[in-house]
Amino acid sequence: MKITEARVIVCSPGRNFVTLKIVTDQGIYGLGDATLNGREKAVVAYLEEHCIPALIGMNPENTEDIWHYFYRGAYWKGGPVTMTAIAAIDMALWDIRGKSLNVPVYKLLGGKSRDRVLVYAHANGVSLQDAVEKAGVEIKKGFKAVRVQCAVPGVSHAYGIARDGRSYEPASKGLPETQVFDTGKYLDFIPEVFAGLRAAYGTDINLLHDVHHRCTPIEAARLAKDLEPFHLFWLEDPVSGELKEGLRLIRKHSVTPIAIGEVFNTGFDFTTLITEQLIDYIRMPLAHGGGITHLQKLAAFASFYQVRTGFHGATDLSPVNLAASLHFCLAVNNFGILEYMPHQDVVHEVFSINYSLSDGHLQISDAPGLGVDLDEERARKYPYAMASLPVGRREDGTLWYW
Ligand code: EZ4
Ligand code: CO
Repeated sequence: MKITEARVIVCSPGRNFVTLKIVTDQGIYGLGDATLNGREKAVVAYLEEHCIPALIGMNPENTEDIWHYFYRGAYWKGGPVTMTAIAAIDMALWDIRGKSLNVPVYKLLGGKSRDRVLVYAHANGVSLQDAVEKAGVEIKKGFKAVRVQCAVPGVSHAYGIARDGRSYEPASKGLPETQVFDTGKYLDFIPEVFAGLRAAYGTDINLLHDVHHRCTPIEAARLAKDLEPFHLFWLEDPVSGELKEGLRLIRKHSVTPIAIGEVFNTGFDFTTLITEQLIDYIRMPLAHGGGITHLQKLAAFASFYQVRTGFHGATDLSPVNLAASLHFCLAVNNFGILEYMPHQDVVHEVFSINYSLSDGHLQISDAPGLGVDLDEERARKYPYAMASLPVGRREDGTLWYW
């Protein structure tokens, strides 16, 4: 088999998505998600200028060699733009492999380790009472796990809170907007939210919370310790991932499970965290972490340390990434949980999907390959518009993590 053509499709049904389509001489094509929220065009250029010319003529069956060609062969290894481009190539090649063998991708990754994939839903409250009610709505829908974020009294913006009751989408058109954060008020308030949730719904429901990189190590240690009585499924990104030593301090003070790495992009970002047993869940998604080929290795390595997967799954990752994640999560033994945020209906005008939700779990059909498709003609109806993630500042104006 030979790759005869590859093209990048940029569209914006409700939000921007970048998709790589690789076509072969046998008429089979594969899709890969190349969306990097707020930096979409950088990945487009990387693919179009540097990867696609090299892909033409390659045998798409050689996924291992092609992965290393674009990773090690580039000399400039790693980074979100490079690894998103490599992930899209890898995903598309696994899609082609599945279609050419007429099997769903999970059957090529070891088959089913489980029947369905546990996902977590989102509850974003404008107040404590609202957060408790919104979590109740998700529990009623059948979700077994809910991530809860809440606006903090006296703080004008908060990560995770949608404006005007719209569905949550952090990127806004044009240049970044500024959001203001106050750590002290946040640290005092969040344990109250989880006390309220446990009082309302008991101990059966799995609760998660995302700190979104905004604490210093000692602040994060305090929060993890204060949340201990409420037995979270995980506390996510308690410190910025650049500060890996910070996780040692958290571990010293608390047994709250830790998830990190939605902004990491290679397995090398995780090796110390895993071998020192500083984390419990891997957040790096297939689409930003070099695809199936690389995450298979990281998951296998993590399995020796009983660290599990908990992939990022926000709506800024396309249905192609979600389908690939479902194949992966069905197959791998050390799966933990998968984030799930339903895409807006308009997304499914462009992307046709083969997965469905019931009883708090996602299931995927046995369609060959990844099983999702993209309608290029409909995609053209939704042209790209530049959008950016917010920037975070402290109340005195100091630039901080968003
Ligand atoms: O801020 O996907 O856990 N989920 C998250 C997300 C990220 C966005 C960034 O594009 O932290 O909401
Ligand atoms: Co997060």
